[in-house]
Amino acid sequence: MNDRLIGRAGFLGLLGVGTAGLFYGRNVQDFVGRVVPKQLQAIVPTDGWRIYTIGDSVPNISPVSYRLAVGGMVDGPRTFTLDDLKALKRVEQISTFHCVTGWIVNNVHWAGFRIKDLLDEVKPHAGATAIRFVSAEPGYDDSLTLDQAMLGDVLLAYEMDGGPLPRPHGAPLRLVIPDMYGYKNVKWITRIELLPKPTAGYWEQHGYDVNAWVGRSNGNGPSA
Ligand SMILES: Nc1nc2c(c(=O)[nH]1)N[C@H]1C(S)=C(S)[C@@H](COP(=O)(O)O)O[C@H]1N2
Ligand SMILES: [Mo]
Repeated sequence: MNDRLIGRAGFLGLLGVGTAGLFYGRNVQDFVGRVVPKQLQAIVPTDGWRIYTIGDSVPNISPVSYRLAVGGMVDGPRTFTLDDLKALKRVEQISTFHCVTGWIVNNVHWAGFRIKDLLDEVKPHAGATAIRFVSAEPGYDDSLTLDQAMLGDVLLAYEMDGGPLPRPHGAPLRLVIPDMYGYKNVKWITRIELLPKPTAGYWEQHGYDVNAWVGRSNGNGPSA
């Protein structure tokens, strides 16, 4: 599907807004008129969220054909189907989401699994100290130290607010690390690599801190 060509109805459908979307119609209309031809960015669909992409389309990943590849410094590299991932111990949490540009969404309900439970399946090497999350969106990735990835409220989410993770929010799998700004929360993850040290992600190459702690990092980029 070419998202440059979708009309307003298609776009509302994409967001899953339905009739509630009429209330937000003006924002969506503004967005469609203003941004779609060039780049999908910064819209206000519901509840304070802005949908961000770095490209001009929203990845459209079939849950059935989806595969997550986990490799790098591990004994047993492998790919996981969505059902494989859902078989990992399910966790749920409610946390606040902060974009470095200042918007916040309180009390987001997430469900998914802890990174430790995924890594137990692939056996990281002793020398692996970092983990990189690669998006299906070309060019977008980010990484964490393993210590950061093991924080108690970090998860890989396949559900949000009681339903499947919506496509604009990163379906079928996104990273959630509430203690760091939104740009670390990679959407549409299709590959995970264990590394000797963290690498600079997309927004870090554009001036933001690698350690994007909410309230403590530089916030010095253009528009993450
Ligand atoms: N693949 C991908 N992931 C991404 C981004 C992006 O542009 N592409 N933007 C990041 C930024 S800056 C923020 S604030 C959040 C926004 O999440 P949302 O689009 O679900 O609102 O996604 C993050 N993850
Ligand atoms: Mo952001």
